[in-house]
Amino acid sequence: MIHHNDLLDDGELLYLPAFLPRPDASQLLQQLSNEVSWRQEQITLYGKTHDIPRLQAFQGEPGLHYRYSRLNLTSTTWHPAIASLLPRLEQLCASQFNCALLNLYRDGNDAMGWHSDDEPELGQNPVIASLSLGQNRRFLLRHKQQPQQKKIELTLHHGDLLVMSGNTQHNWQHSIPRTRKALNPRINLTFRQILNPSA
Ligand SMILES: O=C(O)CCC(=O)C(=O)O
Ligand SMILES: [Mn+2]
Repeated sequence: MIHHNDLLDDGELLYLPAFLPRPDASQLLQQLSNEVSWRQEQITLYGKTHDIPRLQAFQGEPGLHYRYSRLNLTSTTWHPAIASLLPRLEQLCASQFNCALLNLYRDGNDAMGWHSDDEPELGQNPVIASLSLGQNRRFLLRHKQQPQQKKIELTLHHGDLLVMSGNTQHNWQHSIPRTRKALNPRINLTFRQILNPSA
């Protein structure tokens, strides 16, 4: 795997613009928009229930459980168009993926707050492959121990792939900020490997 350590000091980020050619990305965006059972999940904070600001789905091998950002997700079966991407992604990342979190950002109000993908079921140094479809969105990274350090900013475009690995989740948080601009929908797929799924 190629590492782009010029982007992060103590993490590993591989950025592959146009990993999917435009026609393939557009077809996948259409299919997933129409054919995925998108869910509005809710979280309860200080006794108040809120809709999370995006729609989600969790797909993968049957019977996987993922406790993610106060949500308890159970896998539904792979969309065939996603399953058909797996061999290429696994080869590129030299890793296996048994699930993916799908996020649908309907417009600029939909977003994802600062977090690391550091759930225990992903193990020590997870490899997370993130495929973007649709609207360009800003993707920010900030250092956890040195928050005053300058943030890293990428724009993720239709068909781009970003792979986070190594120490990235220990040392960095990432987010998709909200914006007042009128934006079109974006779908992001993050491929992950849940270890010891039966445990
Ligand atoms: O939408 C993105 O690019 C990021 C999604 C993300 O961070 C996640 O699903 O954990
Ligand atoms: Mn994440």
